[in-house]
This record gives sequence, structure tokens and C-alpha cells, in this order.
Amino acid sequence: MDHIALDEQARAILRGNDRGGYTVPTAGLYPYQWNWDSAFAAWGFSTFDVDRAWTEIETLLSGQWEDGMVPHILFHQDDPGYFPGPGVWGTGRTPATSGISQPPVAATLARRIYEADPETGRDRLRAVFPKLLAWHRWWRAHRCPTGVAAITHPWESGRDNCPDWDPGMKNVDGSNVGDYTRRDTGHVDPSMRPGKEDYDRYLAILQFGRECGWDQEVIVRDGPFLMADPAMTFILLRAHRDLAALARELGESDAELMGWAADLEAALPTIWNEDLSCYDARDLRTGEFAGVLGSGAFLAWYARVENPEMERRLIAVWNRVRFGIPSSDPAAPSFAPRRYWRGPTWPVVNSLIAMGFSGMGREAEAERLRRETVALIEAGGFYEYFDPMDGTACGGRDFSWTAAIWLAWASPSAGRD
Ligand code: 9WN
Repeated sequence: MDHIALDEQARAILRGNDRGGYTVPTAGLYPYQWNWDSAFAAWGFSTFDVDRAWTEIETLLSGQWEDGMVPHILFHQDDPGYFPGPGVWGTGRTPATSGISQPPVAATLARRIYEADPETGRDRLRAVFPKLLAWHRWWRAHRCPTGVAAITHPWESGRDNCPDWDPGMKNVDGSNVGDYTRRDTGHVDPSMRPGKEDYDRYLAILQFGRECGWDQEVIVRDGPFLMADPAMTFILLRAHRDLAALARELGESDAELMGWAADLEAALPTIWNEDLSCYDARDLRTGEFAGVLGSGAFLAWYARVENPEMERRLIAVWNRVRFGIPSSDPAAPSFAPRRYWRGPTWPVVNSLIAMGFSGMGREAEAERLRRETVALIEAGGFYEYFDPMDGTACGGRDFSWTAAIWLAWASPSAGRD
């Protein structure tokens, strides 16, 4: 199929997954509004319907809590096809939401959407700016206990079962969570999903949050899981700077945001694993490093962090696969090329990594990553993720964020900068 036909198909996927003001990641498997998925969907919509793009962000922010958190799922309409649903989270909100957050790519993508069409975006930006700022303040207050960004649940990272979380997960007791029925394994091949032991532990962490009434202070202080995440740190660092740029555009002060960005950057040495020579996830309860190089570390350039060791590691890891950046190092024993975040390549993550390369003048790497992502989508379709070794399409089909990054970045017709 030529790229014009693929552009049309991508637009049809976004329109088809539109539930009226918000987009589901894919029909069936993910029937609600997810946080970072929606930011990407907005970026995709912005290539053909800017008004709809801003609406996506506004709807996402309609789920914001009083403390500033923007939850990782907004359950606009109950759907028995997903577990754990609103009743399991028990946050007691309207709209019903989960009790954790997800990577804050919204400010960065809102900046892209705004800069492509400032005239349409100015009033919309002015209205969402204070909400984005409140969310960023929440990250600073509730998710940066040691300086870098941390997650309280693997789902918060958006990279659910990557080996990065193994040290923290092994200390979570999942033996008392009671009976439950998963729905994900009814939609896609179970061998491509997280395992039962993972789900038991995901639920144990969730139940802790629910039992303390989602008190974020208690969760960070006493919860069963707390790990520093390089990806979240780089994403937040860039997001603070992008939101600062938007603040300047609106004539607001950028000082607070730039201060938070500087503090994050200053704390980066705490997630540098000397033995592995790379940024690495770290269990904040025990100090233990994950000891495995994940795709999150390759977001360093996205945050304008240059490091010769990371460069060396990037080339080695990338050359071990045929397509895209793998979510985890193929040389590690934990690598599994089709099991969700334990090895596959994700077009959506590739788009962020490439944005980092471009921003640092590394056009050759940005172009290689784009071409490899195009090859996957052309051959396999708009799937959730792909086997980085043989290019097999995996997970959910007609996926919103794959369609979105196609339109905004990968397609030969996309306006890149
Ligand atoms: C849990 C929607 C989401 C993505 C995540 C991805 C997956 C959910 C799940 O799907 O997570 O949040 O049930 O597996 O890991 O990144 O936002 O596409």
C-alpha cells in the first residue's frame, strides 16, 4: 500500500476510535481513555483536524484530580471488556478514573500542536495551560521523592512489564489478591501479554492504593512498589521545558518550570548505573538497579542529555535487532521479542526517541528510526507493537497511537522538523 493510502487508513482509525471527545487506544482491548495514548491521538488529529486535537487534550484534563494528578485512565462509560475497571480502582471520582498517572507527554505534544497552528490554538492553550501546570506541580510534589521521577505502579510508567521493574516487583506480595478474571487475554494472544504473577502483583499494588483512599503521600512512603524511572525522568524533564516555552508564549512566568527541570537534570547521576554504563531504573526501597538497558534510557536525547557512553550503548543495542529500538536489550536474559514491553519495538516510543535525535541534530539516526518504523507499519499494519527481530505485528490492531505517529511523524507526508 502506498503512503497516501496509509495516511487515509490512519485517519480512518483515529476517527473510528473516536468515542466523542476522546479516543480509545483500540476497540475491544482498551475501551477507555488512556492518558498518554490521548496525547498522541491529539498529535495525530492535529494533522487534519486541529479543533479535534485540542478537544482530546481538554477531555483528558477533565479527569484531573484536585491535587493536580491527571489519571492514567478515564472511565467515561463502563465497559465489561476491560479489567481492572472503575469498580476495582474505587477512586470515587466523576468521571470515574484510575488512581495513578502516566507519562506526561501532553505538554510536549500540545506545544507541537500549538506551534503548527498558533492562531487556532491560542485560546485553547490558554485554557489548558493552568491544568497542565498543576499536573506538572503534582509530579514534582508526589513523584520526585529523591529528585528523579519515580513510579508507584508499573502501569504508571506505560511500559508495564518491562524488565526495568523486576527488582521492585519481586518484593511485591501478590498472593492475597483474591480471585479475578483478566479480559486482556481474551482479546490478544496470552503469550504476548504480562503473566499471571505480574497481574497478581499489579493488583496487590492497586489494592494498597485503594485501601489508603489513594492518599499519594502514604503510597509513596509505604506502598509496595516505588522505582525511579529513566524514561519518566526524561519525559518529565522535556515536558517541563516545553511547558515553560508555552508559558513564555502566553506571557506567563517560566521560572518555576525551569527550576523543576534543572532539579531533575541535577539528579540524573542517581540513576546512572556504573556497572552497566547507562541510565537504569532503580528500586527506591532497596537502592537496587534493574541492571538492564531499556528503551527508556534512549530518551536521554529527547531531554537534551548527551552522553558518549549512552551513544555507544545505543549503537550496540540497535544493531542487535532489525527494526526499531527494542524496549529492552536483546542481549539480556530477560529479553522476549513478543512479550509486550520485554523486548518488542513500539512505534510510539520510536517517535519520541526520534524526536530526541532530531532535536539534537542527529538526523541520520532520526531518519533510520523513521524508516525502520515505516517498514514495520507498511508490512504489518497499524498494530500496537512489533517483534524487532522479524517485524511480526503484535498486540491490538487499528491502534490509535500507531496511526497518530504515522500521520504526525512516520509517513512521508508528515511535516517533520
Ligand atoms: C494498563 C493503552 C495502554 C497503554 C500502556 C500499555 C497498556 C494497560 C494494560 O495499554 O497498559 O495501563 O492494560 O495493559 O502498556 O502503555 O497506555 O494503550
